Amino acid sequence: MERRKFLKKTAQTSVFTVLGMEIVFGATMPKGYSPLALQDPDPFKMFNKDPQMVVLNDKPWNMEAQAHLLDDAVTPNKYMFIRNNGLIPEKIDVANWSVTFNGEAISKSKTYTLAELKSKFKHYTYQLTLECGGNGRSEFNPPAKGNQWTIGAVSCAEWTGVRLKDVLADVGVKGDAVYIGYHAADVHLSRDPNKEPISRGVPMAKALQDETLLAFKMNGEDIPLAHGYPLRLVAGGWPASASGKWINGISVRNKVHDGEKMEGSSYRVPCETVAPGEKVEDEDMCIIESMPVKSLITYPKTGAVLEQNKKLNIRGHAWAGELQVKEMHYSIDFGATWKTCKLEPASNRLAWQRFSASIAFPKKGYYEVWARATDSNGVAQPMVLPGWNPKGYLNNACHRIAIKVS
Ligand SMILES: Nc1nc2c(c(=O)[nH]1)N[C@H]1C(S)=C(S)[C@@H](COP(=O)(O)O)O[C@H]1N2
Ligand SMILES: [Mo]
Repeated sequence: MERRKFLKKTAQTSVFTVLGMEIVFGATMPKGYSPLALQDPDPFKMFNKDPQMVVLNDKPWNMEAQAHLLDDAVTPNKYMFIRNNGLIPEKIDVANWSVTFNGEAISKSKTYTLAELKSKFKHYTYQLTLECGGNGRSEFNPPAKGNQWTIGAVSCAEWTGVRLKDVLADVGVKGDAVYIGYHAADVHLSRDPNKEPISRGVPMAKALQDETLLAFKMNGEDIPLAHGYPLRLVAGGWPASASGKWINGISVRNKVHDGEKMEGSSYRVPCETVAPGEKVEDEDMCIIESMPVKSLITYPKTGAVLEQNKKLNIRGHAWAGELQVKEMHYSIDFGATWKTCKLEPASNRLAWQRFSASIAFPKKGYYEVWARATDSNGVAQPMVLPGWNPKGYLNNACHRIAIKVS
C-alpha cells in the first residue's frame, strides 16, 4: 500500500514510527527489506476465502470464484467474490451503528440504530443472486478497463434482514419519490473523507420489492466484514453494485440518484447497440437494471476426463435477473444441436435455479459442453459474446467446459 512507498522514502531508522515501536536489530536489517509486519497480509486468510479464489486486485481488494467453486446451492463465504471500489472500513462500531434516512423525498430525516432496525421491523430471509455488472468483462474486445472478471463474480447467498419497504413506510416517503441512493462507511482510495467510493441506488419500484432488504446476516451469521458488516442493502437480480455494503445512509430522491458511479459510463450501457470500440456520448447511455439471463456449469470442473461408455452428470445454476429461468439446454457439438436439462424452481424469487443433465458421448475424443439458459420472456443466452459496450458489462455468453472421453 502507501506504506510501501512511504518506506522507500523513509530512512530505515524511522520505520519504528510506522510500527509504533523500535525495531531492535534494525541496524542489521538488509537495505530495502520490508518487515513482515508491514507486508500485505494473506488475502485468503484475511477474508476466510478458499485458496482457489482468484485475486484480481489488492488496492482495492477484488477477488473472484471459479465455476466449479460455485457448486453449492447457497454460496458459502469462502467462495463468494469480493468487489470493492474503495477501502474496507477499518473500525466498525456495531453498538453505535446507525442508518440515516434523508433526501428531497423525505419530509423529516430519521435515524435508526442497528438495534432499533432489528427490533422494530420483521425479519425476512431470501436467497439472492448478486452478480457484478462487469462479470465476464475480460472477454470483450477492444478490451474494457476495470477488473478483468472472467465468470466468477456471482454469488447466491442467503440474506436475512428487514424489508427496506417496511422501514421506508415508517420513515414516511413523499409522493415525488423516484429513486433511493445508498451511503456507506467505506473510504475513497484517495482517503479524502469528502469523497464516496460508490453511492448507487435503485428506482422506488425496486426499493419497495419484498426481497429488497437491509440485511444484517448472511448464511445465518453476521455478514463477513468484506461483504458489508454490519449492514448491507441487497437488491437481488440487479447489478450487485446496487447492493451497498456498510450502509449508514439512505437518501430518498425526487430524481434519479446522482451519487458516485451512477453517471457517465459507470454501470451504464449504450441504450442502442453500438459497434465494438465506438465512442458513446453520456446521454446515449442507460443505467443497467435487471441482469440478463445466464448460467454456469459448476460440476464437473472444465478439463474433466471421462471413461468411455460412462455418462457424464453435469449440474450448475441459472439465473435471469428479475425474471425466472424457463428452460435450460446443453450442447456437445458447439451449439449445432441442443438437448434439455432438468431445471428446478428457485427457492424464492431472485435466487438462482439448479439444473442438471446426464450426457452420453458417442465416441472417444475431445468435447465441449455448452450450457444455455432461456428466461421467462423467451430470451436465451448468446452462444458467444453479446453486444460490446465501453465498460464491458453484461457478458452473459454461454458457459463452456472441456471434456475428454478416453
Ligand atoms: N459500500 C460499497 N458497497 C458496494 C461496493 C463498494 O465498493 N462499496 N461495491 C459494489 C459492487 S460493484 C459489487 S459487484 C458488490 C459486490 O459485493 P460483494 O463484495 O459482497 O460480493 O458490492 C457493491 N456494494
Ligand atoms: Mo460490481
